[in-house]
Amino acid sequence: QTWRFITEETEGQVQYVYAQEFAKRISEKTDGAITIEPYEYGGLGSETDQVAALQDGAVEMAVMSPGFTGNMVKEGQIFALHFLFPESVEQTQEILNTSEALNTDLKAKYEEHGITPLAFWTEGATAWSSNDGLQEPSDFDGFKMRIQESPLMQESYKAYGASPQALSWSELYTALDRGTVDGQENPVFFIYDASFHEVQDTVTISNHNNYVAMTTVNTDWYNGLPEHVQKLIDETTQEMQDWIFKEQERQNSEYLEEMKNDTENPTEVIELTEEQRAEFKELALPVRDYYREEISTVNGEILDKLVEEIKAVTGE
Ligand code: 6CS
Repeated sequence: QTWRFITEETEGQVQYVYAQEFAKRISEKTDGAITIEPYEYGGLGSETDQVAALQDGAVEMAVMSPGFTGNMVKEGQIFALHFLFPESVEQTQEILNTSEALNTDLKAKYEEHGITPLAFWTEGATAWSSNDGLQEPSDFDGFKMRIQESPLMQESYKAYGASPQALSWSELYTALDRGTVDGQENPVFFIYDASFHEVQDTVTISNHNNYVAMTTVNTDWYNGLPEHVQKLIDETTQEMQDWIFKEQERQNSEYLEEMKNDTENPTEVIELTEEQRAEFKELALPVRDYYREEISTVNGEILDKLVEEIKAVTGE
């Protein structure tokens, strides 16, 4: 049998190499009885089309960014809250691995829509790109910020004074080039690999958030599998957590160096000071109330639980 595994990224990028490695492991473990065909982003439409493809069973597996389910699985937008997860990417991954709020409660919310998240993992800290250099909240005044399809991402950037605009990443390079949008957020590996640095003069290392992806399966398909096959998928997903953590770390650090040394497309790399981060954090915190009151369907219970779990890991 063959399973189709879609990703939102292309050859060499973190999500795609994840699917390739996953496929390799499953094939080895089953002596080739099960093969997985990884799909690059593009062939199956936009990211939201891909969400629909997983839901209707056109594909069995997907790496999915919660931002693209923002208009459907309300609670999944929790990842759009800035300054929620710790600055340390390691600690963030530890929370993603162990959190009951995410791996049990949020998972159930996705399952109501036919999507089963088997694991949450980071693709690295997100950075801001722009032409003028984003350093303080006033730099976001009227700034046309590209976001994914998530009302909470919209709210998070409105809090800084920006005008957010939802776009698929396939349209992003051209939109940045033409000035349809002024900037965007993504992990450094993605900014460089998608060549956004060619059409943006600066990248701000803001550490305001992490890019989180989910390994997902079609719920009915997965539930209908024999138990030993489910176990095989679960075990492989768990093994992959360490593997993908190292892979994103490698890509993010290598591409940061390459970006700094790229004389053909010079990019100024700006690191926010603690004081500057504090200014953003102050504006970002009230967005949690917006999440509780306007987004959450369970009065922010998942957020409250997650906040406690984060405290337990960071000790703060
Ligand atoms: O910005 C985006 O929408 C894209 N960013 C990443 C890191 N992966 C896929 C996603 O669609």
